Amino acid sequence: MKIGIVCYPTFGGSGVVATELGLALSKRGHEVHFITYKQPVRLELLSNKVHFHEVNVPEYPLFHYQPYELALSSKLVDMVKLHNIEVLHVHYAIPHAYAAYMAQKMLREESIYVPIVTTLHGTDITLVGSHPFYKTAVTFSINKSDAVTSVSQSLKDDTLRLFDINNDIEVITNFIDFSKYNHEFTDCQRDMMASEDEKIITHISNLRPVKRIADVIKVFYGIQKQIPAKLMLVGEGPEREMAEELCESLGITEKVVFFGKSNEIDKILCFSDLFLLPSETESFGLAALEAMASKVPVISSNTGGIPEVNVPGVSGFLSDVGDIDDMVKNALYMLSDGERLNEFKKNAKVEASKFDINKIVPQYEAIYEQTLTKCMSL
Ligand code: GMT
Repeated sequence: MKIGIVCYPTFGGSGVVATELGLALSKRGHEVHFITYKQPVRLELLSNKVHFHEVNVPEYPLFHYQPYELALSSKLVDMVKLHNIEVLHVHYAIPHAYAAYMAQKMLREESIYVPIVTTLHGTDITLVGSHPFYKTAVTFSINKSDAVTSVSQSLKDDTLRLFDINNDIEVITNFIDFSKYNHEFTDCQRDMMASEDEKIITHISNLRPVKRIADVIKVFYGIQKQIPAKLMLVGEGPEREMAEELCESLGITEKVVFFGKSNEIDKILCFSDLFLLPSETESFGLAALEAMASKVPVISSNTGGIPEVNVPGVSGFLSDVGDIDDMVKNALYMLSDGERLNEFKKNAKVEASKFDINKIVPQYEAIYEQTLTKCMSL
């Protein structure tokens, strides 16, 4: 099948899922075309099965805002025609589902019909999409998609609650490619980051307010008062300065490593003992799943789709958003007993295996087949 994938190419869960999905589809024999404004971060290898088409938006002084949707929908039309793309799979509703709908309409004028599959990822529904400024267009483009998927049951419920949806939504969760986690590291170069008696606590995100970075630091502060520990903060974003100041005011600067953006997530997770994800809202929590796949148990909030991933008492613990004391208590429970911690580490990987890429990608293939069959009967 020839599949066009539209996504945000930057660091961030939806782009990662879209890229990993495209690569997996290409390995299964499909021809995949990424159509976006920059080559996706995790898309290193292009081949005869993986193509990248850049959407250019030339600056024009008249425009206060450059019309990206317009450029994207034009590019989609051109690429569908040039490469005979059969299905368009857009990740993140805003503005991708809307642009794809316009492209579909333009193609129809030329008697070309391409179904649109829209995957909802989270903030396109919860934080941004439901804002009155966007809601009408987001509702419209979800209802007009030929198939809609959401990355968790919780996100599906939120979508049905926040929008007036008359389309089916199928839950297809985030996934993990275990072949990327069967690495050869032995000691993971742990000694470069911490001494033997120190536990390594890690948080990875785009350091946006929704991730509650202050909670990450406060939980770590509580942990290190009882147990020798280091905090690895991975990622770049608007909360970084606040985070650095908070560490300084708590007197823990020398115990916190700010990595910035990193392409070595697997190595960092390899030497981690515990992962923190105290988010305000989280449709799924891909970062938690990646940690669990690396045998790192998770202390998280119980918001959104996280409870569908992190099983309390098995792969980690859940607490109410902002309940720092409970998070510290649960973290100390796991970290203070070596045998117990090892049990949680093993369990984390077992739980993660439920989201194996080989179980999830066929679900997307089935959706593509269904939409194609439906469109042929039109
Ligand atoms: O929150 C992020 O870090 C980025 C964001 C995105 O849209 O790229 O992630 C969302 O999509 C991921 C992939 O489906 C989910 O695993 C994240 O939970 C979700 N983030 C939120 O809902 C806040």
